[in-house]
Amino acid sequence: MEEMNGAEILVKCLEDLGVRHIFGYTGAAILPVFHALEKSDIGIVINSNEQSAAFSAAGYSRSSNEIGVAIVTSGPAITNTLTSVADAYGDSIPLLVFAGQVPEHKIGTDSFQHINVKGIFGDAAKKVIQVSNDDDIEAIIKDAYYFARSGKPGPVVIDIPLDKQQKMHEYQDINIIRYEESYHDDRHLCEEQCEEFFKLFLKSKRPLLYLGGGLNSEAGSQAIREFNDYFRIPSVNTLMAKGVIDGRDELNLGMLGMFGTPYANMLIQENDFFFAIGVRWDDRVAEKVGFAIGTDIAYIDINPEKMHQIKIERGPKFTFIGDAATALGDLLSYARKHNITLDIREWQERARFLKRSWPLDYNRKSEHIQSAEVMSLLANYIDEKTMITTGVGNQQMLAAQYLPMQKAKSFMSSGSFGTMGFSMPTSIGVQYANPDARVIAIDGDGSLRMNFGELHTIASLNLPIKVLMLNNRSDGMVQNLQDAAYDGIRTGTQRPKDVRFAEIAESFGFGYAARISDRDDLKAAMEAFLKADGPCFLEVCTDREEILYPKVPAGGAYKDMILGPYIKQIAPGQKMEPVESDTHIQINEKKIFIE
Ligand SMILES: Cc1ncc(C[n+]2csc(CCOP(=O)(O)OP(=O)(O)O)c2C)c(N)n1
Ligand SMILES: [Mg+2]
Repeated sequence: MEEMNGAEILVKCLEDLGVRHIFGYTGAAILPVFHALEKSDIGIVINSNEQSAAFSAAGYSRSSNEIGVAIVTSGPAITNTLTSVADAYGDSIPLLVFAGQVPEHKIGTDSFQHINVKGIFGDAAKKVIQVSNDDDIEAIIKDAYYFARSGKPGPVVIDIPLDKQQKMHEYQDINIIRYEESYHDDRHLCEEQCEEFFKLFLKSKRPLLYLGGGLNSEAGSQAIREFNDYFRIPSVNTLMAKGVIDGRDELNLGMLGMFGTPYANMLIQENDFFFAIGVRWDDRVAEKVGFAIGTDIAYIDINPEKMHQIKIERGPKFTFIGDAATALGDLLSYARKHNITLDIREWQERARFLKRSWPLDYNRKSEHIQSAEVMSLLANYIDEKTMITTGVGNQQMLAAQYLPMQKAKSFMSSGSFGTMGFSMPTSIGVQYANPDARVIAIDGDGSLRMNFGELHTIASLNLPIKVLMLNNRSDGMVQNLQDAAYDGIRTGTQRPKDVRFAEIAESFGFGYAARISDRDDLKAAMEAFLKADGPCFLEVCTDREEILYPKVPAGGAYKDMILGPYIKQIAPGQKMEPVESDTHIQINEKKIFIE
């Protein structure tokens, strides 16, 4: 057995686990680890702060089958990661965060840059490990890696005192298979459970798939696509499941919820069998689904706590706790074996009709470019290789509404936590995990400012990331809320002075950097931006007065969805024309149900 110090063991473990990049920031209490990394082939990416480092690492996990790793120092560095760790926890993203800590004997002595990591991260991470001098660091790290992605995935924070990093240990070279296998989930649906599911399912005339982030993996996406190639059930998805089913599929009605697509929010009011898979019933989606109480619900999820909650709240008639891909595979095999088919032609036609007839639209007559218009244009350029990250705000919701993602793990957005500052650092992790992808980082002026330093990281590493910034000189989403519910008094959401962000990007070293505000320049600029090599920055100045539609008002239900003045029903083949009126069209199930 080889003798190494704790830091070298940490790095050796990462190598054994196949880690190729780490994201981080240095500091005295973690220097032994950075020193050991220098001798390794693992790539080191230094972000502009530790929140970004952990976002980049989580972006790595969000966009690949691997687990992102962040390495930071103690005190203010590890507390800087709290937001991104909580963000990953909320979205069930596996992540490893290593933090240096003061030497063990100084813990509790009011030492410089000491913070009680376990206390602070306790509710924000899947697990927090305070390594002590007697612990086996190798076993801890190898176990943590597989634990992070087991069951409901999440972040693991590992706090390692400086003296533990320096102390010599024996490296036992424990085979990682042992850890991997210990978390292997082999729960399957048995024949009786499949029979029970289909008894319920076959009663249904209007089944609807409600797809969540639990399916957002290669295996999950493949399983649901195979399942639905067979049954052809209309589907709606959460923000976290964009791309799980091809966004261009005519039976995929896209994102539902507070800012969901018109057709998803309409169809959900009409189903009689709600098949929820890998979803956490977010309040911005589920609170509005009062109707589903009267509908038969089947629910598959890997998280027993969530299952318990939903059983009490919604009384599903069929449930299974386990891996969604495995369960879908079992159901499909059973259906094939027993020649089970479903005749739902009318319902399928209804879904197609809604998707065709209620397209998203925006103010086409405004003198200003609309953020929705930029997304509508970008939608034409999405291909298999495109990977999107978003900020938080109107630009995020518009990206979710408009962009037809084709693959799982291709749309990265902060779902549960809704963290501004997410897009830039996440795009860096995505680009490292997917060197051949075309990574487009969509951001708002508010969100981008929050991790502005990452523009510098992107440029200095010459990453071919395309930053598409929608500059409406305001916190648009919050401004919309103030207009609707706070008498239009826009306290704190306006930016009085405009800044030419593209010029800053250019000075950081972006090879392509342009700012446009004229509609006539939009298409050409978008094409030049998408075509250019290296780091690219396109700043589009958009309408500060734009309102995000559709919206389901706070406290309202799907039937209260407000489509706004521009989204309206169109006849087959009809071109979209804006409506001049300001009146909000209230959608009511009976009014729009046209057979
Ligand atoms: C860290 C953080 N702070 C505050 C908020 C509240 N918030 C949600 S959206 C938003 C405005 C986002 O502005 P911008 O990025 O410019 O996007 P826009 O809505 O203008 O398109 C704010 C302040 C948040 N989600 N996250
Ligand atoms: Mg803005």
